[in-house]
Amino acid sequence: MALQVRKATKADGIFGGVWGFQNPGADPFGPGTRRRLSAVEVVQGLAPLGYAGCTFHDNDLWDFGATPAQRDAALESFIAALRNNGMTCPMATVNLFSAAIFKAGAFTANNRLVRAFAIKKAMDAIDAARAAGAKTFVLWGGREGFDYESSIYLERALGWYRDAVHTLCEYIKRHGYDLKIALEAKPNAPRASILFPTTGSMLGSIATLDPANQGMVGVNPEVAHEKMANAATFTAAIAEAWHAGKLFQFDLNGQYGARFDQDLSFGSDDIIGTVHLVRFLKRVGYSGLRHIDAHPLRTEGQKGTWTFAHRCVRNWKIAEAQVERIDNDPAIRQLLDELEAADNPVDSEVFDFSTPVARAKAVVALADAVFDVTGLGARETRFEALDQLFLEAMQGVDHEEAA
Ligand code: GLT
Ligand code: MN
Ligand code: MN
Repeated sequence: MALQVRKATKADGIFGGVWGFQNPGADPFGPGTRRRLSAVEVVQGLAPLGYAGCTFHDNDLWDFGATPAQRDAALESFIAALRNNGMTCPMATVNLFSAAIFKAGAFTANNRLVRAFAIKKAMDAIDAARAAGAKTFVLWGGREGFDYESSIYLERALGWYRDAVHTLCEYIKRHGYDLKIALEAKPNAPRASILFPTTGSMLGSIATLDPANQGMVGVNPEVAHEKMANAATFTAAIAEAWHAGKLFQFDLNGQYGARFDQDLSFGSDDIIGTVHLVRFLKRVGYSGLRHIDAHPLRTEGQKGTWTFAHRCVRNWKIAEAQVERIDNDPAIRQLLDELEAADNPVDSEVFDFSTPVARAKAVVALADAVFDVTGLGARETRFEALDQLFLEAMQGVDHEEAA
């Protein structure tokens, strides 16, 4: 039977970054091929497709250098558009990468005045984020890095980054804002090298923050960015963040491996990886927001933009249906049960290292434990059989035989 895929609805909690949908299709080799949409037009376009809401950078709504009055008006019409469409804004961020002043970095620019201006701009964006109801504030340091190593003092730049995060934490606390900061890693583009290139290194940097601020800082892993860093799978990065209690949200899109960023539609490039991501999140009971951070191709017109928007949420629902089919597949369930039993023999229960009490017992048991090293080395894992069953279930193919 063909896979039954439900329509995406707001209840799915999938949000769209307005900037992707606004994108007129410009790239380094040519100008835009379609009109740049306003943030309000994006909200209106995404509402009927099942998006739960939108996120934004300050300059997606108002131009760099706009007056406070222009900024307030733009923010008000964005919030009104969300409200009129039954949508919300769970996250906002700040553009610290487009204006010329940030050409050599923002929080980590060698120039002290640029660093100060960047922090001030982020504070203003935090005010806007809270006004829109956002509870997460993303920081993506697109220009925080270098092209030539001769132009950066790494030891100072890394410290300046931490100082900026601390300052913003102080700002949030001083205002009593209900807002957390999510740091987004990326290895390169637009700089040849960006500081904290992977989610793992970002998590490491959070551990160096003042303990008083650590709880309010997490990460925003992005599918494409992990692939740009040549990770075999993006779910591992998302899982590491979750395991550290730092998965504040994640960015969904597509990317063919370690090259410049492509921001392809979510689920278009890696069906298997997508299914495993959705299955992981189901296993751990993730209920936070899912965020589409992708861009329609330059080949698309205005209509194609909405086709693109639709396929991003549709691919999430398809992956959910594929996961359902995998999890309800009798052959897969049987094999997983058999493997679970084989991997956890009854007399192995003493080797539980998960709590201090259990560890104390396990260590005593280890003193005279004898392991059948040869037998364990020769055991059948049945991973090939299992993966084939997964692939067949994903594709709706009847299994040839129960492996
Ligand atoms: C930019 C980047 C994205 C970030 C955005 C947040 S902007 O498009 O490539 O991955 O999430 O600043
Ligand atoms: Mn992103
Ligand atoms: Mn990106």
